[in-house]
Amino acid sequence: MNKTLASIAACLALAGAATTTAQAHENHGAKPHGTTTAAPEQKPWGIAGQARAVKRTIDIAMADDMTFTPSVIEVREGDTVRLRLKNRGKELHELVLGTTAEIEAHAAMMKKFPDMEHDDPWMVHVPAGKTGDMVWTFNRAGDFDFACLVKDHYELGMAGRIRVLAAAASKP
Ligand SMILES: [Cu+2]
Repeated sequence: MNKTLASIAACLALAGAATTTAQAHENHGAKPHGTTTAAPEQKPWGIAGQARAVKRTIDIAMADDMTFTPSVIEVREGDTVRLRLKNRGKELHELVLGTTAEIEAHAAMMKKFPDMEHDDPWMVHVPAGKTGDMVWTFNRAGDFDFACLVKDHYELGMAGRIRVLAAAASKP
């Protein structure tokens, strides 16, 4: 709950506070994902990964019929994965990773503030016809969601599921 509220607060800060927005823009413009000097933030669904640690690349297509293909992905706990998103449509799409609760809270916030900017290491925005990358370390086992939070896309079903299998060593 605290994490969800913190995320909403971060979004609101981007939508509202002028100083915060200016700072966020500086950060956006200057550095691509993964090169920030700040320590990555551990989330319940993992942590931003280093490109040199990538063990596997998963290609995911995004389309204007509100689908991700594949829509179900399985990885192993501890893996650093490159998600390579190909937008085959004519609309902007994005992929946001998170718990179901976090994505639903975020989607509700996006609905309330459609022009809200959001940009974090666990999301990637992909313009029509383009390809975008996200490098993520899945260091927490469990079932998580991914979704497109572009206006109305999540409600139209643009979502998928990622299962992070527990590392064998952690089994009793
Ligand atoms: Cu979309």
